[in-house]
Amino acid sequence: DIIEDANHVFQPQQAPVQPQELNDVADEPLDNAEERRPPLAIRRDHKQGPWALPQNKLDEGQGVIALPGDVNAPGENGKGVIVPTNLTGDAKRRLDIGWQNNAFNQYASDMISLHRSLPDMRDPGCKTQKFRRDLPQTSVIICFHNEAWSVLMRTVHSVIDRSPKNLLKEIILVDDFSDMKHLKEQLEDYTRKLGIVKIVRASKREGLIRARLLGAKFATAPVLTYLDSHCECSTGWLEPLLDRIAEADTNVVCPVIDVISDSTFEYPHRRAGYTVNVGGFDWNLQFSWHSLPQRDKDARKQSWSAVPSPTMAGGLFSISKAYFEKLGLYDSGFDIWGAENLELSFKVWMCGGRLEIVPCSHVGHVFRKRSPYKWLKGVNVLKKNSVRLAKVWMDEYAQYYFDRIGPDLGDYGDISERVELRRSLNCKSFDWYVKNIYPDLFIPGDAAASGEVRNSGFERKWCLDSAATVHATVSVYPCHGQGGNQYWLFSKTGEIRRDELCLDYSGGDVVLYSCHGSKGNQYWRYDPMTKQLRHGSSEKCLAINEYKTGVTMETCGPTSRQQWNFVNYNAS
Ligand code: LR7
Ligand code: MN
Repeated sequence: DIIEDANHVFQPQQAPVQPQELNDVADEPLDNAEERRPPLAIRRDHKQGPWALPQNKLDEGQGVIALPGDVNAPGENGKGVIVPTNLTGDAKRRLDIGWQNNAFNQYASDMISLHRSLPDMRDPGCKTQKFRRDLPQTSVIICFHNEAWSVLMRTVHSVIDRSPKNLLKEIILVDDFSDMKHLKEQLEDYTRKLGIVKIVRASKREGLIRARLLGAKFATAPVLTYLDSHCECSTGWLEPLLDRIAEADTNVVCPVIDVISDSTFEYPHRRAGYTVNVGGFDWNLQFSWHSLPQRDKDARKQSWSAVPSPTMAGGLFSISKAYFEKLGLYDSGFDIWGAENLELSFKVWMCGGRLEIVPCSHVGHVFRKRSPYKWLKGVNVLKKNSVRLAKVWMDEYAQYYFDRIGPDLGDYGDISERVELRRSLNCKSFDWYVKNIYPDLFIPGDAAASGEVRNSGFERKWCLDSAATVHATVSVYPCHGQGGNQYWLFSKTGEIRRDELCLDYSGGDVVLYSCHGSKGNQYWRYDPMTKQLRHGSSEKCLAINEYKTGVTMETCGPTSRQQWNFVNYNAS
């Protein structure tokens, strides 16, 4: 149930002030968009220093703006800002509060121009690309909850500065019930001067997903483009996305997401051998990145052509508004955050569309290590959303997720409307999706064994145990029968897996490492007679150590410390 207050929809008063007139999208890539910055009411020449503005200036809606062509201003060309470690007093306090409020270094961002220049991450071939002349217009929708001023404004300016005027209908800022002062009148005053920004305010905390639905409701362009509130769009980002939707309005497209550093705001440079990744997921229903499968590489016309992706990361994409509506938008029963990206991914593929990553479109995003904002108390939001997703869309495959999270599904609400939606759209099965769109997905039902891996030594009390994080050292712990860190899958191809991570040995500790599928250090052979786990490339055997403090790799021999017992081992 979306609640909004239409009085709070803030309309621009002035004609849009826009970078440039663009009549012929086909012939001129927007390489020099940097020079076409819109004038701002308040300019701050960085040469007046200090780089970081005092808090009261920021509160007045100012931001650092480097002079055009000043390549040495902080952050220009995507450079990172290294904040001195010896800050004291007010500066130190602001540095700490910046991290605390945002889970990124706001202090560094405040030193960087709101219009900074960025390196070009695109394949050089992208600059020769010709676009259709009848590209549809887009509404860019940015949802935020208590975003830092400089970060939000740099997102907005990067959209205005680097989008062709004729393609950008409006920017809709959806305020998900923020309480930070700078997001009130100050935001309205500042964006009024930009002329192209509408503000929609939720009248209670809706969460990202219902905030996005609210944005869609007020959008007037035929294509919706969603961004997180801490992004930077780079040169030429928009046209290749819209071009794919002009080709077919059932194409749903994502830019390549460049990682902006959470501590320095560095924007990456293109490296030799750079390749595009596509989205997948694991049986904990977590999104994950994968390299592009060879068959999809072979199918491309150009090295920079759009490629199919089984899933999307979630935050950054363009979709035809009509198609999004036809697909039933998002499940509005989803709270705050999470699972909506897989919902949209599954149903796009299962209901006649196509999900793609467009290598010529690059948008930066600040990844952070924790959520800075408040979540609902006493509800496992992500689990609730994921159970709804699994129940509605995953058919018999839902059970693999339920095995992973244990028997209590919790209260996931009423899903009958979503089930009816799927039926009325006449969508294909999840089995079809897995087999045709994501054939590389590891299917737990195909494993030779699943569950705990119990050692025969020391009274058979000890089980293989590890946190599900990359580089984690694999160890032993008293068997507890609760799954979780003792839940393993032994694949028929000789991997010992937890989701997308595999037991890996390269001479040091036995660790968890992303499964690569090429055997080598992740190849284990099990002999059901001797119960030994022999490592492929070293020919050593996995053993619990004599002190029961971990595992070691030893020359194979007759000791119960090298004997392991799988649940339901089935070699065939
Ligand atoms: O209650 C909230 N209300 C909001 O409006 C919570 C968040 N938000 C806003 C927030 O300000 C931000 O703009 O929602 C956006 C996403 O929240 P983040 O940035 O805290 O989370 P994230 O970057 O980890 O989010 C990723 O996963 C989410 C799962 O629901 C969404 O799909 C996000 O859009 C997604 N972000 C991306 O895909 C960018 C690339 C990250 C990756 C992989
Ligand atoms: Mn984000």
